[in-house]
Amino acid sequence: MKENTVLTKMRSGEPAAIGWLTAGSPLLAEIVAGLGFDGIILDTQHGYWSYEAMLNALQVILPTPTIPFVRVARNEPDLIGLALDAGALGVIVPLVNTPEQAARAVAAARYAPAGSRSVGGVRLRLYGSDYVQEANRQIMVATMTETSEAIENVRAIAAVPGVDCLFIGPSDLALSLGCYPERNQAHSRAIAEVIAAGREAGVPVGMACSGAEDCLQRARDGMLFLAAGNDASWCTAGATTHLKTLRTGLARE
Ligand code: 3PY
Ligand code: MG
Repeated sequence: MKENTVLTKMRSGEPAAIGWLTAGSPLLAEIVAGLGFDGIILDTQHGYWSYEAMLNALQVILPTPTIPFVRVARNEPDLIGLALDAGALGVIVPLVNTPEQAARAVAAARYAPAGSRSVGGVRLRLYGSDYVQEANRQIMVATMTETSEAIENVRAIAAVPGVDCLFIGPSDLALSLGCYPERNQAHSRAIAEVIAAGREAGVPVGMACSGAEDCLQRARDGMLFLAAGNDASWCTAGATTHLKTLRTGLARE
């Protein structure tokens, strides 16, 4: 089966550079996958992906070395199964607050005996004829730690077999802690708690970072799944710089 090189990296303690796509565009997925990110998240929770566009994006990412992940809209076995059968090599599951919820997410992503994922998905053979035998090792389950309840339970969540990554959602976490948008010390302490819990349990930690510099700081803090920016923010930054240069130049003419 196609190797999940993001999981391989994290299992050997190496950080992974992850991109994020919201616009629901397979064309952008193809372009961004060609840039060399270790992994890409197709965000079907807050992004604008139809099922068909998500499937097309997974089709154009497959021939590249970039590993595709899908953030599902909620912790729902059917949604997890659909994303994996379309070809995602991992799911990011939002708002996982308890070990029971983490176990539900893991079970949906694993074939028996580790879970209850149903066998199917005709394009999965493109990932290798041993897909069903290997998938439980190659499919990443990242549970999102993004509420005060999840922080209280983070050690129990990290102890759930099959949780491959504790992925921090800093914005929902700030809302939950009452410090949105200005984050405070409680927010920093909560993030430190997740890092400590991950380290103790041997479970990699990641975060939706605010940009490349934030990623680098989080990597120094010990995080391994480093997601930053997205198609909308990259487009905004590029277009803003372009327009500013153009306007400045035109004003001088
Ligand atoms: C959060 O910050 O809450 C996220 O889910 C990142 O997208
Ligand atoms: Mg969130």
